[in-house]
Amino acid sequence: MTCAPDATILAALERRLGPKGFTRDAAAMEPWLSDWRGRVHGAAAALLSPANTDEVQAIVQLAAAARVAIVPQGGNTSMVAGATPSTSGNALLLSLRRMNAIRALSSEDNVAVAEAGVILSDLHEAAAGIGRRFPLSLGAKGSARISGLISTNAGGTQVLRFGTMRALVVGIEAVLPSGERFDGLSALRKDNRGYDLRQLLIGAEGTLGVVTAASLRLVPAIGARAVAWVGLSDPHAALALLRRLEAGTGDAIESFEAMPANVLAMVLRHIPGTRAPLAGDHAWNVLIEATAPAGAPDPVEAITALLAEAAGDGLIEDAIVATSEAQAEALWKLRESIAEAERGDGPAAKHDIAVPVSVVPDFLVEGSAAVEQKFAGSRVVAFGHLGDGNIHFNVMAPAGADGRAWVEREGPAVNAFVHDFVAARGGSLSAEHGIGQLRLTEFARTAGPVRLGVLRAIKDALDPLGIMNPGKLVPPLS
Ligand code: 2HG
Ligand code: ZN
Repeated sequence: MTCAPDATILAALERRLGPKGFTRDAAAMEPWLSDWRGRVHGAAAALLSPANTDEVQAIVQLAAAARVAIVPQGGNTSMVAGATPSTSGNALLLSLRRMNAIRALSSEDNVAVAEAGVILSDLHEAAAGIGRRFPLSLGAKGSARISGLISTNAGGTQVLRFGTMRALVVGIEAVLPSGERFDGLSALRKDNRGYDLRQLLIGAEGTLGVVTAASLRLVPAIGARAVAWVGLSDPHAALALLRRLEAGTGDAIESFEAMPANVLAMVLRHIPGTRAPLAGDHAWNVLIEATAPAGAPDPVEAITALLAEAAGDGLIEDAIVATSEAQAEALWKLRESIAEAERGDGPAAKHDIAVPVSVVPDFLVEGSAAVEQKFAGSRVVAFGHLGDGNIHFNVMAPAGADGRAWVEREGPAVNAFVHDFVAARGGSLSAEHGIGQLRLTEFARTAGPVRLGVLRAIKDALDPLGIMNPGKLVPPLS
């Protein structure tokens, strides 16, 4: 059980952090007390914005001594309310936004050392400045921060070649729930000293400590890229196309993102300045990016030839390959705006599932039919990272229904139905967004005693007082 902070600890925090690092002002705290989609609202005793790791350590030490809960927060772009405090108002909301320095960039080590609050697109720019690239990207790149990306083991639109955050974090610095500092920043490519605390902290959603900085893997900058938009009739053809493109271009395919006609229409409806990339209507669309480092052959030629061949064979209906950076960016904008467009379209029972890639096409066809049959009038809006098996399988209320009321009433049954469907196909109910608060019930229902037992044992070992981000990820003992 955690406690509310008393006047003594609040005064000590205020003294230690100063006016820039401590506030209890309701208006200053308000934007950070709800999740990005506005579904979950919480409260906090204070908003703490430390400037450096020493200050984070001071906060955790004071909180641990008084058994006060801490909720770490980066860019507040969580899709599962992982950084939103409970409604008790007893927690300290710990924002990492002020810790936004890039401490080092090395083209020899191919490493960037970034503090927790560095925004992903700022890291992209910094890496480009030394002729390198941080090869992870997602729609929220202008606001998502390193600590949150690490704590959710973020994936996004570009994991085919270099993987998720787990594959990209080579060193980590964190303040543990005890208040001790774990200094694991040195970027060793080989290090076999037993259990890997770095990997435990990645994807821990702030429940095992506060990530304060990380050493991140960089790769050579892109010399040339091919960005293509393809219209096709069904997801089976999409998967066949992916495998053909891979076979024809080696390791060049970085992104393979699929969206059906209803998702493209939703983007065009909500996002100003967007337009359909192809002339006709296509049941499915795929956005593809292939890259090559400087000096290697431009992938545009190979991708154009392979797409022409696929069209000739009847595998795809139509395609364009961007002829300028502006056109490539316009195509990417269609993909990266889906979450915003969907938010504008109203509430949905949302799912972030993974199944083996080979299963995705059948899953999309059969899963959509099964859900729409079971929940009369509901509309499946499914899109995502087809190339890595991660689909955002969202279910919207019947046309004309009150969306919020429908999601509240039917959501739990829809979630259980979808997740059971996924589990029966060897999948996961959280591919890249984490568990947070919103998947906790379903995680507890489906995880099984072994996974839950190990999860709780790790949590108890590192955070015996339960002060770190309580109510997230680790289901309470019922
Ligand atoms: C994406 O892939 C994000 O666009 C958001 O992960 C997915 O809103 C969603 O369901
Ligand atoms: Zn996604």
